[in-house]
Amino acid sequence: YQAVEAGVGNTKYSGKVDLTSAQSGSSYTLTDASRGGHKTYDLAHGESGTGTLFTQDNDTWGDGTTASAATAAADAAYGAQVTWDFYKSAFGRNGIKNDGVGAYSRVHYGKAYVNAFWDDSCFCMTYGDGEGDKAPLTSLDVAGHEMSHGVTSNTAGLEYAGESGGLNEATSDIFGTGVEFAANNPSDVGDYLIGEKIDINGDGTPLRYMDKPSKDGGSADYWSADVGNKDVHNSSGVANHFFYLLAEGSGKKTINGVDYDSPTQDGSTVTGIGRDKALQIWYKALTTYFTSTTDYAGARKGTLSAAGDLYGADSAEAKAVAAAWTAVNVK
Ligand code: ASN
Ligand code: ZN
Ligand code: CA
Repeated sequence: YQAVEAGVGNTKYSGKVDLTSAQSGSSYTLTDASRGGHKTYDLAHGESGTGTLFTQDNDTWGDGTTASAATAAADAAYGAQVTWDFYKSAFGRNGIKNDGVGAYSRVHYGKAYVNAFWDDSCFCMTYGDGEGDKAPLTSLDVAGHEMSHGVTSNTAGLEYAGESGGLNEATSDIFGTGVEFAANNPSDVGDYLIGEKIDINGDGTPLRYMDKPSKDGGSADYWSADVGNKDVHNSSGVANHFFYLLAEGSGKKTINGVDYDSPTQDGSTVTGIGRDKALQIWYKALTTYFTSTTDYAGARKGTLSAAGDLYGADSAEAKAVAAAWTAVNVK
């Protein structure tokens, strides 16, 4: 038994946040007994093993800069918390496997490692420090994206290649975005951009755009017969675009200060049903209808079935699902 403590995190990307920790003797550890026992470890630039559990004699984690090794840990622990809470409150899901068991996170992986990844075999999350150790890959949408790969593995199991790989990647962008909005954090507001805080391109632009995926220079806005030949982070564009259209509708819109302009291939107008309902439909499709080999045609069918189950086959929601897929050329 470890008592649940109310710690404070000074994160790099999400401001000052509440962090759940545990006290053992006179020290505190980044252990979250209220969320399946999730723990955060320091790899200290190593690339293997579990690392060292973050442990201090006080309960304030990080200083908001990369000068403190605990800052990336605060971001990672916060990301795990918000992701856990998002799945629980939005879908009643208890953890990545829905068994109440938390994963663990490792920060400071390798040297100048510009990526983050979920690994099914260790059931763990890993974050690099970024180029020059300046921008760790620990932003909230990245955390939610990566841990959602674990959810996909433990549900539909979408194969990470071809169209199913694009759907796998999009699922992580969709729920990573759901996590970011659900945090309701004034210093880290929700958007339909992916990785806008980690500056991977070095010019302040995000990694991906859901309203018009081709803005990243490689992603597909619309389905085409060869879309499955693209990298999964580009074939995902079709489903990211579908999700944006379903949630927010086509055309211009400003949300939390960010301007969007989402096109449709056929010039049609799509009216959004709101992000919450769009998330419910995607989650139900992922956990009920999608399989390891679901392609875009199957995703249209699965989300239509999910919308029918949730809102009725003739509902406005089901009609919006059909309209949003048609607008991205999945007919
Ligand atoms: N960060 C990457 C991703 O989640 C890692 C990978 O290529 N799988 O997509
Ligand atoms: Zn991914
Ligand atoms: Ca984002």
